Amino acid sequence: MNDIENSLKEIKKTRASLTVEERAEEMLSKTYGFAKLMTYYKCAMMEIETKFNVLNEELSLQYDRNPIENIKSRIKSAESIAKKMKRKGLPMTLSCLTNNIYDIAGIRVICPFITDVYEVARMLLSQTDVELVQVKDYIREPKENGYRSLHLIVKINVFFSDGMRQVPVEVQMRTIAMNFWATVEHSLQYKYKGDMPEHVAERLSKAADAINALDHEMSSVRNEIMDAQNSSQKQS
Ligand code: 0O2
Repeated sequence: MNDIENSLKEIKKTRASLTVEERAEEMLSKTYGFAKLMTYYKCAMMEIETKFNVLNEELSLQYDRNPIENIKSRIKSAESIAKKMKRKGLPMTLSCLTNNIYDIAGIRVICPFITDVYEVARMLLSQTDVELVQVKDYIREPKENGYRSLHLIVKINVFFSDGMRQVPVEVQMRTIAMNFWATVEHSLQYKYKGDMPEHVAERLSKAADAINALDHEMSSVRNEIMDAQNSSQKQS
């Protein structure tokens, strides 16, 4: 047997040991169409990120503080996309991907206060090139485990060399305190591989309540200080 035959045999052996998800991931990530699609999402993500940066810059001048503490963005990996499509029972095609998966481009916006979350979201959604597709308000209606965050799916107009495309982006908005909780909970979910012991889940649920109380208390302290500042300005 020659070297090429040996290599082919080796490749076949390796491919046979791949799981369905790994094969799907391999198939998706190696096509030109997939790479092109990912570029669209990346550009849409950049556009939305810029919009948040512009708002933050302008508002920080106006209010002398930053309503956005931090912005993070990511493109979902081919592996996570393949896993999600499998979980939803979707065929692994690019058209199925574009029509059903809306969180390929994701942006997380962290704000100091709950009012900042809604105010910044309102400002984003009032822009004419942004279309709201879906809202999941886990701040008003937290998940059973205590997860709080405002999730928006928006479509943004992006201009490419061959014309304009509307590309969906998932925006997650939450306070610093909510983000602290979500980060710890996420790492515990990872540690326990989705099988979290009940006593840990209970403590997390109580911690989520405490975080919610903290968010409201901090807002109330801030409002009191602002009221005091405003009335002293009026007097002088
Ligand atoms: P990653 O790597 O964070 O992107 P749908 O997309 O509507 O079919 P899905 O995916 O359940 O259904 O949507 P949902 O409820 O809007 O939540 C999606 C994302 O929100 C998750 O992304 C997390 O980032 C975050 N999230 C939702 N629930 C929780 C939670 O209980 N704890 C934490 N820490 N984060 C949560 P992915 O898909 O997990 O992956």
